[in-house]
Amino acid sequence: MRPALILSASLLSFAARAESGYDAWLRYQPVEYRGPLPAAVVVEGDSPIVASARDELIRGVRGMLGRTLRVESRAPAEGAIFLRRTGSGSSDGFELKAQGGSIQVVGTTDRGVLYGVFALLRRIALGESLANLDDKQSPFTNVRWVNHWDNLDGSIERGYGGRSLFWDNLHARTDLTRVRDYGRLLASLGINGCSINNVNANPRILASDFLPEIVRIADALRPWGVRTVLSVDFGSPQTIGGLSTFDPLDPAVADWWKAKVDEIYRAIPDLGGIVLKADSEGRVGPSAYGRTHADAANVIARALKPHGGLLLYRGFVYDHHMDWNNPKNDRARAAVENFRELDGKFEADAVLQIKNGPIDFQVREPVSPLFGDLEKTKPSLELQITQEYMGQARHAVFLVPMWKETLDFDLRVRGETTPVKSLAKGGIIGVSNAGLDENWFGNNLSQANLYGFGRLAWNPDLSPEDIAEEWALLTFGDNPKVLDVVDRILLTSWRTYENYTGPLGLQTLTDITGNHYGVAVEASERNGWGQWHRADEEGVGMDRTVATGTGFIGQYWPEVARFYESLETCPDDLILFMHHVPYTHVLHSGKTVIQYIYNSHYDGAEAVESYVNEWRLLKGLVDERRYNEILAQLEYQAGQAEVWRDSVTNWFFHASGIADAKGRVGRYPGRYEAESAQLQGYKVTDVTPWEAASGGKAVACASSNCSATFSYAGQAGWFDLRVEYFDQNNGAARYRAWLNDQFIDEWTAADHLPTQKIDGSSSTRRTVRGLALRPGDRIRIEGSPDGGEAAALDYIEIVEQKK
Ligand code: GCW
Repeated sequence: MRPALILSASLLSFAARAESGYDAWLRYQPVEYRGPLPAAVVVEGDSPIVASARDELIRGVRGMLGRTLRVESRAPAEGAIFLRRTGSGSSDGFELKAQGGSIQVVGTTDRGVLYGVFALLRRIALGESLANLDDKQSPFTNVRWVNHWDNLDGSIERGYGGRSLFWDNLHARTDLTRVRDYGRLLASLGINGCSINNVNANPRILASDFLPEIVRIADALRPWGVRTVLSVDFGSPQTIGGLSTFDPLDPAVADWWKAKVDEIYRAIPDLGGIVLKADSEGRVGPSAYGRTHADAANVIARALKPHGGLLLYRGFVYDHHMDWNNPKNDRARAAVENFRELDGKFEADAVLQIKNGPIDFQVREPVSPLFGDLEKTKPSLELQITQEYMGQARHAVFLVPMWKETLDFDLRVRGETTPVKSLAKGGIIGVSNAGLDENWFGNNLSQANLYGFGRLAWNPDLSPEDIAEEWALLTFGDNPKVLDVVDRILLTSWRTYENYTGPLGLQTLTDITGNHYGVAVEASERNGWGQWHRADEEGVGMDRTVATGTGFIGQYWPEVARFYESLETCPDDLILFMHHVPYTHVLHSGKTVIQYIYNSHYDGAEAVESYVNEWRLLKGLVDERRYNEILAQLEYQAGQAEVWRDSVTNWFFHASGIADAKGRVGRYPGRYEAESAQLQGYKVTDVTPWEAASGGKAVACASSNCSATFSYAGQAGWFDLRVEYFDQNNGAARYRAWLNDQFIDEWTAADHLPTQKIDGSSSTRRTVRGLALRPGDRIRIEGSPDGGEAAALDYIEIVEQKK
């Protein structure tokens, strides 16, 4: 028996150490901590949340210090770690205090005790001493929630980390282990609420026979102090309730909501509340009956009030059929226009949930002026953790610096210092969309965004630098070289991504009516969605001034409005969001707009290249699996950054007719277009939009096997070969590469990129490193299509080998 036992024990500990990213920042790896630590834990009270706190403390101390705390029911003379709650105070604060040989973890609520334990463990993990521990914290707001846009069938709207944690096939998942583990991650950050279904809500969520499914999920989250929150469809009184109307002022409708909410609370007494998206993007809403958003919010808020639940009404309401030809139309004005007049009409338990910017989670936006416009209504700030317009977890983009700018932005309400964080007391809410992928988000580095969101929701005064440092240390350990590289990537990544996808306030230049991922500069134009940048031959940018434009700027308080209205003071980063200017307009930086667009794209692509090179120096210093995964992600990103760079710069070169002063745009030394190669079977095809492929064209294979042969015309030397091909998601084409008659590489295009088309979203790069090339060499790429995937090629590029 014994050897078998020992074997399984060591297998277990090996499994625990395997770094899949599943443990995120709660890895509890051994640390050197030499300070005193009591040997026992004494717990007062027996709520499930406090039990989680106790077990977490034991788990963390065992992992990091190799000691198993004794659970004692009363204070031992030698001292102990005491977990207790005072029960006073409504927020989830805590106090940590070293006293004699003991440590007190005192929470104002059960959650406070749990958060205190996580804070204590974090200190140990960060190598901080506990000797003079004296720390008192209380959260910035009581509403620190995440929203999930999970559909009941298990898919996730704008989710990039696998399928839903919660749902599958119109039921709660049979195995909810992942939900429990997710609850733990959330609790470690102080997040206390989680909406579990899409704001584009399936009405079924409110069907009586569906309630047991929700109960199971609520039960899984509860021990971690995470309250379940539901998104509902406003038409539910009719579709689910069988009434003839969903008019919020109809007493039968009000009664229906009340009875429905009572029914839910009987099963889930600690439900956090309800999120409502109405009259937005095709959702039904109060406008069907000529009622207001306040009427809609209030009818549900009144039903929730007796139970202490909140109604979060989404401020994301706009007309998506706006006339593009009218230069006075402006989606950015929608929030204030829709909600300004309703200030004071909302019930006290209705909170307006407002996205950080006036458009939609773009790479850069100004702060939504609605925050400064409400006197009586409580606003909450909605941030997006899932990287919808931010590279969808295929690009590393750390969003904390952006969120910080929002939180700190001074709206100068009535001429006084008024940072957004002083207004967003109604809560801080993040759209998370974590999924079943082992590392939760599909990218190890994207975890930093959930971490940073939670830390900021608890304390918006933390700095991006401190948050990045903390996360890196907890996630990768304390090797200074690793910390240096991770910090640098994180802290520069937003600017880098902005540089190649949408500088100067252009917004993300992506396919805005489709996947929101790949490059498509004009996709935002000539349609009703209002994400316009109005670039033409003369100039670029939306004129939102009061003087000549849409008047959006006039929605800010005068000092801020003056600042944006004048070209003298409007910051470069937002100039094209606020103004329409000629390409030759000179920015504060001294560059013209067009030259800035060229430069930023080259800077951005170069920065990602440097991330790859720096990451490669960490081989052996980061566990192998995560090292390789992050390397692959960064290499992919470097290829995509180049696609973006070339697409956007060529598009603007074409539009403006002004050459790049540095001579880069349109000239690609070492590049050989597939359409100019010697083709067998491959057919030349136009790519839409044209800028998404080099030269506007690609070659696609219509038979079972095709080849493109390139004849090398450069000097002899050592080179890397880059093959730019298209990885559509409707097949797994095979590629093979030959140098003269020598086979050099093969791969399958089986990535999961969000397109079936040959376009900027599927454009992908394969690098074959270190080839000795001689003039006249032939490079042949063979492609074998699969399913709908055409083994398409854009070009090959021969670049001097990186040292
Ligand atoms: O950003 C847009 C997304 C939609 C989303 C909507 C919203 C859930 O593209 O997918 O719908 O915002 O926030 O409601």
